[in-house]
Formats: sequence, C-alpha cells, structure tokens
Amino acid sequence: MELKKFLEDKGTESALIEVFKAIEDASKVVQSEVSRAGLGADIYGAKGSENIQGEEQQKLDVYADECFIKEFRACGQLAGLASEEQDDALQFDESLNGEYVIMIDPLDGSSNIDVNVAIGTIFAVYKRVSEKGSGLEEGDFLQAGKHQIAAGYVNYSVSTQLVFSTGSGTHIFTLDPNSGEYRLINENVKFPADGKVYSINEVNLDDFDDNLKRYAQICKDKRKADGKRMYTGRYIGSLVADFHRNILKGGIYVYPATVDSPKGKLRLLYECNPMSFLAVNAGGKGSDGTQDILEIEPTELHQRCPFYVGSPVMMDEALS
Ligand code: AHM
Ligand code: MG
Repeated sequence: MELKKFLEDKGTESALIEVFKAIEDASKVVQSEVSRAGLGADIYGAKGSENIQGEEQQKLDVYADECFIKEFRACGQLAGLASEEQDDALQFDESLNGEYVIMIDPLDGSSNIDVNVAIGTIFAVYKRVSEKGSGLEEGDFLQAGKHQIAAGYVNYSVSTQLVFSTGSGTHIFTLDPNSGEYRLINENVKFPADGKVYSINEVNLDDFDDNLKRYAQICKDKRKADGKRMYTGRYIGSLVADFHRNILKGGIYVYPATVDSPKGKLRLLYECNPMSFLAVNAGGKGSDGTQDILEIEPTELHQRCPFYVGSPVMMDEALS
C-alpha cells in the first residue's frame, strides 16, 4: 500500500498528509543524491563551514537541509522549522496559516557519509501553540516530546525506508526503486521485548558514571543457560541505523554524558524526541537515564541530553 492511501485509511488529517508528502518528496531527492555519492560526484566531504554546535558541516548535510526546507516551505501546512543545520528556527512567512511546525536532523550520521554507510533524516511534527496566522513564538518549538503529533526517520541504506508514527503504532515503508513510491512493508512494528544487542560507543567507557559502567559490564558478562554470551555489541555511529536494527532485532542504544559531551551528544528536539516517540509507539522506551525523554520540557532549540532507547526489558535493566 502506498503512503498517502495508508494515511488516509488511518483518518490522518489532510494537512498532515501534505506534510508527509513534503517529507516523501524531499527524501527522494536526498536519496538520489546520496546514491550518486559513490560515483565520485563532487558531493562527498566537508563544506568548509560549521553549524551552531561547532560541528563541521558536510556537503550532503547542507544539501539535505536545503532540500527539506524547500519542500517544507512549499507545502503550505508548516509555519516553520528548526533544523540541526540552522542556528535559529525559521518562520515560513508565506504559510503562517499552517498549523504545524517541524524539527529535523536533515542528515544524521554525517561521519558515515563519505564511507557509504547508512545515514538518515529524522523529523518531529508538532501543532503550533501560537495562533494560526500570527508570527511563531519560541514556545512553538520548545514543546515536550509528548506533544509530537508525528515523528519518523528515513534510513538511506541498502534500501531506503521511511519509518514513522502518527501516535498509533510505528510503521515501515520501503522506497520501491521501480515505481519511485514508498510501500508499506511492516505495519505496527514492535520492539522485541528483550534483545541481544547493545549499541554504545565504548571508547567513552572511562567517562561513564559508575552505574553505566556496571551496566556495560553486565552486558558483557551475561550468559545464557548454555554458557554462550547473552549480548553482542553493534555500533554503527548513525543513530537512525542503530535504532533501525534494534527496533527489528531487539536491543538498546545508549549515548550518555561523556567528557567530550557533558550533556550527552544527541539533540533533544530532533533526535531524542522523535526516536523516543517511535520507540514508545512500538512498545519500546526512551529515557535520559533518569526520566522519560518525552516528559522533558525543552529550554533551548539545540539542547542536548543523554539518551537511552530500546527494547523494554533491556531498558528496564539499564535504568535500574
Ligand atoms: P550528527 O547528527 O552530527 O550526525 O551526530 C549524531 C550522531 C548519531 O547518529 C550517532 O549515533 C552519534 O552521532 C555517533 O557519535 P560518536 O561518533 O561520538 O559515537
Ligand atoms: Mg544527528
């Protein structure tokens, strides 16, 4: 089944279906560019600029950001956007009657672009809190994750997949290269209750607090009845790809506070919130180590936080 029909059948508001159309269209353009990257086209490498977080921007980061902004501006239902690659939130003056705002990480996993490893686009949609037709306010963007009305990601990998939730289940669509359409392949995907994968950048182990060090050790020590190890480590370094594997196979992803990133590395608004929304809608959990991610009241656009997300049994063990 195609995306538009699926959303219509679910009774999705027509304005939100138009937002999904914009995501669909922009992701196809980005997918096409990503797939040309291996041909030696001049799209690999650094752009020579930094984003507001002091991170070097890759050419594809900037390209993806421009593609999504162009489609979102044209869509007419979005009054504005916040992006990892934009210092400040953007207001779309031509669409102030739009009732939604969107947050994006246009190309997550930037360090993997040049080495042909999976990368992704992450998005989160909210109803604006300010009056339709008026200018946007800070509060439109600084909403707790529990107020998301839709969230998802596009995983540009062996195939390109769109994974999203509008608040009732998490669904997977695959881009069919023949028809150029996203097709439903997995409705109501469920995080396996338990898993065997733990995904964490262990080079930071010395920086972890004692509880997390202990959890990492438990993961290494745990054995099944036959003496074989219970868990295995898998860490791609693209949140989208690590999350995608874990939602299908069962597992936990952790990016805690470290010396290099004392508040954690990942951004609450366009990384942790949407991934937690997807996890919760698939029976998983998302936490900053002490509280539910979706309950955090943001104070800054590019706010970072420690992030734990995954299968419920593994999450409960890690958090305990
Ligand atoms: P990015 O949005 O700049 O690509 O950074 C986020 C990425 C995540 O996709 C990934 O899980 C993490 O950073 C990897 O960081 P590290 O290399 O420190 O393990
Ligand atoms: Mg990212």
